[in-house]
Amino acid sequence: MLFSLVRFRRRPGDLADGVAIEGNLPLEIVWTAIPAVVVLFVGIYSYDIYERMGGMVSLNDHSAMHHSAEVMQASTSGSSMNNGSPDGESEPRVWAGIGSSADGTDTLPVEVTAMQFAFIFHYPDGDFTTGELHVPINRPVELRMKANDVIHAFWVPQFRLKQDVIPGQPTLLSFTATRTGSYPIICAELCGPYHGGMRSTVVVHEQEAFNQWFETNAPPKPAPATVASAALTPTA
Ligand SMILES: [Cu+2]
Repeated sequence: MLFSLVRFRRRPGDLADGVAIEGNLPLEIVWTAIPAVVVLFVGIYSYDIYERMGGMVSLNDHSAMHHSAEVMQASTSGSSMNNGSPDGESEPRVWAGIGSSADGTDTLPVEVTAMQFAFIFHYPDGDFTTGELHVPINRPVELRMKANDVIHAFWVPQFRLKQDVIPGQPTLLSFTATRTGSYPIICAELCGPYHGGMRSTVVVHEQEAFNQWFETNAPPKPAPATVASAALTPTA
């Protein structure tokens, strides 16, 4: 453009019309073909990425079930949310969603329930429930999401992450937070009259602060009082 601005600028005293150009077939083929190839490449490449993220697992697709079940077995070993029984119709077997291939070695599992009009977070490790999502920094988090009524969408704009939460079809969202702070969680699927108010917050803590938060929320563990009192009890 800069070249053309200089090269074809109007010279002093030039009052003639421009040259009438009638199109250029080779040029038009070239400027159609190059973007077509680029778009095709980007399309195929992003399909591959999306599939590796687990996004191509069809909902309730029985042929995909086997593969997905294996992946989930590896990532959430021992979890009660796995379902190996082939005939259990009540529990869905496929966890579709973003990041279902997370290897889950040090993953923090959080069960997310979406309902009109709130997100509820349950920490199976501590067996407590909160209305706000708290996660430690630099540790993979695995959200296992269920909807009680209609379709919702769990969206954290600052994380660039969005995943539908679907009744009868648990979905998964894995991520690792890399910066501390509070970020809004927004329902991104029109789910009813108060959809606009269906918001929560995700708080990313330093590991230390997260442990503290976790301890204050977890129900108290049974104290080892019996041992102490037994030791104090005189035997004579
Ligand atoms: Cu909603």
